[in-house]
Amino acid sequence: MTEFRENLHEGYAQSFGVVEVLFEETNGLQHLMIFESPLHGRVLALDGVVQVTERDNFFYHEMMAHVPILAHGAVTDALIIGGGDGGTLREVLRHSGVCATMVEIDRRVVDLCTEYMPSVGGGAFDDPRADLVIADGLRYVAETDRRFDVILVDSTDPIGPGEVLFTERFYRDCHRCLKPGGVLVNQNGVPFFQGDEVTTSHRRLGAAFRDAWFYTTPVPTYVGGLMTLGWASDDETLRHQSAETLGERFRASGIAPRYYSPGIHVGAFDLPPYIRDLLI
Ligand code: AG3
Repeated sequence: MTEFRENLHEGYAQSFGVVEVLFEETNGLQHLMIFESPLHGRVLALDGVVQVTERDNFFYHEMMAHVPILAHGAVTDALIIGGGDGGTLREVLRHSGVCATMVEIDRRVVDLCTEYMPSVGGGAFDDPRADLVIADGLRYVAETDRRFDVILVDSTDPIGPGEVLFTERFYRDCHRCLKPGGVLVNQNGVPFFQGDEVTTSHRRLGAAFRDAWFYTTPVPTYVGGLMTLGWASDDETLRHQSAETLGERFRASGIAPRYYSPGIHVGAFDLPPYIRDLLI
């Protein structure tokens, strides 16, 4: 069996057996590869970095969607930046009454994931509450007149096309696109290896919003322990919602996640000291 090696962190690699390469191309934006692996089902890698596996994507997508939506409590309009595989959209649309606009820069990611990894999107692109826009997210938030309750930035790491999605300018534009009491969340890497991302994002998110923080989730194929998701809002109380309030909203939502629970939600904001030390 051939192998796929991800070398995201210098001097360390994770490797997958490759049963079959289903698709590979370099387009004008990035290198895209989808392969079948023995343990994780199908895997999507962009520029050599694992983004999604069929087997473990639920951790990431559930935490990206349910934490801000249930903390907010009255979301009707969600904006997803990136997320071309459809996993975040899938989890967002589990909440009835929520409409989602998804702005993805690379149409190929949407088309190829729909074709080769349909379980990840789970048909979400066909939902009448989903509005797919193929555009540059940076530009979209700079120009749109629309306002959202939550913005979920489901990007690649800050290398390549995703880099601009980690700038203060982008966060300020997101702030402008949020209704009062809105929340921004973004993927912030694995701090055991990418600690500077937490430090930098904390500073930049804090310049654009009154409250900036992080919450954590494990994602087995994002190696290095817990990953952080960035959290920003002008309303600090939203990240201190009680397990009782979240539990009521959770039960009312009727969703049945595999990782998310109201207790995990509350605990995810209690940062381990090695991560808290990065908030300087
Ligand atoms: N995007 C986040 C990938 C992060 C990979 N980074 C890492 N392993 N440190 C995921 C897209 C899923 N919709």
